[in-house]
Amino acid sequence: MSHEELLKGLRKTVEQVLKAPYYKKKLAQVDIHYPHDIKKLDDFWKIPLTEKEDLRQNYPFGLFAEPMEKIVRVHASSGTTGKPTVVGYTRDDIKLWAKIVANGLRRIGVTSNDVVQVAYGYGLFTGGMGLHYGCEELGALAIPISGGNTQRQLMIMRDFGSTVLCCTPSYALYLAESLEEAGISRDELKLRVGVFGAEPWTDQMRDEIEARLGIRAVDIYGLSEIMGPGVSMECLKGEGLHIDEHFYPEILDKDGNPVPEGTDGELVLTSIDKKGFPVLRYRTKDLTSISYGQCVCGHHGWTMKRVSARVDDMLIIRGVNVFPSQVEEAILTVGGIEPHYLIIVDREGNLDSMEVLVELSADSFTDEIRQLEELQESLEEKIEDILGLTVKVRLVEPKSITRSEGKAKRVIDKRQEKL
Ligand code: DLL
Repeated sequence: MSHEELLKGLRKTVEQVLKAPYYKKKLAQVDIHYPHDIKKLDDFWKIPLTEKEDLRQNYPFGLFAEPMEKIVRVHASSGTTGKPTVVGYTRDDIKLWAKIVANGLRRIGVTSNDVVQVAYGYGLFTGGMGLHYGCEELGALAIPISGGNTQRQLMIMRDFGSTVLCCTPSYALYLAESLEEAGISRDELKLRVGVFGAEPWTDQMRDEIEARLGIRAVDIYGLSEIMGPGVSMECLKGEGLHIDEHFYPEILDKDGNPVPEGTDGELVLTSIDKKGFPVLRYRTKDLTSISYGQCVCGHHGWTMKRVSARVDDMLIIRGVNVFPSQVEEAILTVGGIEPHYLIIVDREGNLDSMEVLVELSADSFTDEIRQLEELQESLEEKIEDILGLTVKVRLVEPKSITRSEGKAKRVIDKRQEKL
């Protein structure tokens, strides 16, 4: 997209958000009253960032930019505390979203001959319906099975000949494990590729999933506030997740200043061409970096690195910043354990403690105390090497950590209960 086209798109979004009184007031503070007040990118960058709190204050429908009779669907964020943030879509928005998801799927070779098992939740969460409409737009067969009911997932996967699996990476692992338990072999399945996202996952986790399911696993990113899944997605040829041209990305440091291309920071997104719920400079709280260029797959534009964590996932333990993904990276390089873990953070007196529960694999589950101690020590060393922090590892029995059917919960922070 040329510079002029980008400015044109941004002006369109400004024009649309000005229909919502809240934005009108906010933009007036920086002297933006009309779309043509955006003459250059510098004018756009003056616009105050939009935060989740802005959405909360306008709960439920206050930031919709079209009259309710034009809104044909709502979705909501998957936050577990407080009121959800609600987003609205016009008929055109739904069509655009379907096109964006279809493009992403097409890039990984999905065609009208594919059978796509959509095991993301259907409902207010955008995962299920987002992928579903993308498949239909492409002409692929969508199986709207939603998340959970694992035994049924396996039966349908085999009997319907699913070629593509869409779910969270943690659920993909659970499905892999359940297939092994049910004695269903890879040869009985037609599965070829997985489209996994909605939560952070590491490259180590990708290797594990690819090996156990015998498929290619690609990362899909998105958030309800911006649209849903499909904001960006990996291809099979290049590196990183290609950002669709209907989203304008910026990366800011913790003080809100832009960082150079390729530098990590918080992703801020602006929607282009969205009508019902247009968003200007939305702070995603997701940590990544972006670069501009051409990929061998044909995509030309912005590409982002996989999201390793959210700003608010960061644990500060004895002054050290820790992300759950770092723990995942460490434990998945050690053999004899399953990729299921839970981090428990606590405070004893004034001192923070971190314990990592790691599940033994059935093969390494033994009464040999010495062997278990060695495994535990090597895990502690690996984690300490990466974090620079002493941690305690507790090896637990196979299958004792709760499996996730949607977004996995990796951390229990008991310090919050003590505040
Ligand atoms: O999780 C949309 C989605 C559905 C994306 C299905 C991909 C697949 P929300 O429930 O609004 O929407 O949660 C959005 O989830 O800000 C990230 O923190 C996280 N997230 C989503 N995709 C990824 C990913 C959906 N691929 C929040 N990697 C976002 C890491 C992700 N984090």
